[in-house]
Amino acid sequence: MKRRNVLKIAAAASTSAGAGLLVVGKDSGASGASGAATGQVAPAAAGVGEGSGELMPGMKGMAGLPGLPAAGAVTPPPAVLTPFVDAMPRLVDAVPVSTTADTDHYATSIENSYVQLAPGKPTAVTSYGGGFIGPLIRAQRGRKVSVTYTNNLSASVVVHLHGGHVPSPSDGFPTDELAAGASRTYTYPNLQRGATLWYHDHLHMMEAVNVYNGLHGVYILHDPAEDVLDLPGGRYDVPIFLRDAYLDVDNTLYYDPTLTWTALLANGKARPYFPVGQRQYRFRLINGSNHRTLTLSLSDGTPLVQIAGDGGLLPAPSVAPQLALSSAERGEVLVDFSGYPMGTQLYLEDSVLGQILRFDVTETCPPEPRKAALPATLAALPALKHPTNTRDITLSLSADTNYFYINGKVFDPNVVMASIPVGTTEIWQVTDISGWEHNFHIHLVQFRVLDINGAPPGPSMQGLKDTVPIPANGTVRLQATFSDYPGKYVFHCHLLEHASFTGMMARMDITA
Ligand SMILES: [Cu+2]
Repeated sequence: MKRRNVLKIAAAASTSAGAGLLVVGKDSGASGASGAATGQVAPAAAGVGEGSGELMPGMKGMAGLPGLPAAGAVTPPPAVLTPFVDAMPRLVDAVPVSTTADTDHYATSIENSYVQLAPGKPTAVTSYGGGFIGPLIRAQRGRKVSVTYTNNLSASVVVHLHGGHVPSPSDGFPTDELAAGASRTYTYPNLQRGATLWYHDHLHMMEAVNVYNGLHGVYILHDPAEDVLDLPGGRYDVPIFLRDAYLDVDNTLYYDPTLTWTALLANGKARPYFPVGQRQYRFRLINGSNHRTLTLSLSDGTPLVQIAGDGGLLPAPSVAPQLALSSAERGEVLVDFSGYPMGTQLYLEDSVLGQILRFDVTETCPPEPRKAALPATLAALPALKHPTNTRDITLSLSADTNYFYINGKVFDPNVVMASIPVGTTEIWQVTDISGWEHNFHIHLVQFRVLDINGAPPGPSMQGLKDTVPIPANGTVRLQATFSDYPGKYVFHCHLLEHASFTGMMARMDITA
């Protein structure tokens, strides 16, 4: 469907839409939007997409698009959430339904469900497997995973493994739909380095709404190459899926990206606590927010020791007071609680929204085996190959349509913007001329950031990456090798509202 047609249809529909309740989860969130398109401006704050005007200058013209509130409706008041009532749950490991010599096979239902995000009423969500965060898939490098998804919603979905190096048919091209009622098996080779990946919806023009409503989950690729580092494992290796939301007074997930979403969820609980023992932990932090950048720190100022980014281990630890993660980025940190007295409460905080998660040093745990100091180096990066092409990518804003563009174009799934022969190494020069910060994600590859506004990337950006913030009016040069898997893929802004509603996405074909 053409975007303009959707606009027309949505405009017609919105005139007859009453002031009904938002029905989150119905039709995978594709319908049921009513309520507020306020046009009101939330307080401006730091960070990508923070506050209404900063996220979407054109949102006022988009009210009524599928998933967006109808024009003129009233915003429900937000829930008043008491922090640190609930414990942060551990993500639930998916259990294979079968295994063969080289593959673990999983089956997951995509369904409407109710979950308890905060005390009070349960929240209607769209889910992988019934929970707010989908089943945690633990893959082993070199061993395939296949997942059969059965779509029990009444609308199509698309499943994408973010950061995965996977063949095109399993990558989740936005129009490569898994229809309502159908099943489909996605296959993941797991030949890349160990990394914290995540999976989420990628349906054409609907991923922002569908991800917001709960279509997200975590996928950890374990790598025996990491064993030599003796990093915390087992129950001391904890994935933490962070995201924001707007919960109304009935705990309904209300979708209006022009509002500031102040409900901060860690593993699906609003501002929870998490008991820890006096030892070192590995926390795999995933920013699953639609568009919010999280700038994370510990409340006592202890630096965060980052050991891995999007695509796996960094070449060396990055020790800094803050760790910024834009939408979809991952950062793995080591936090050592061994020096804290029992009973200590320590907070993981965001620079804008404050406390997210409270660590309570209350657990007894076996004495930690004596460890050597953190090694100065973690994992050497593969040598950069010789690039044979430089590609210019320009991010712009149209004054006419209020759409953000990539190279002057709105996403058309049938138009190939980049045609790349398999095996090619390219430098992409990504420049923003819109005056807004975006974040740039390429499917299929883990790339290297060469420089940001001409300066080498900081230690946190030195590893393999799949998503990188592009500063307003700035340029990031990155290098990627498209080593295999011919077929169609996309690259896009990972502010999901930009990708969904303004078409800030483009198709690339890897050619045989
Ligand atoms: Cu953008």
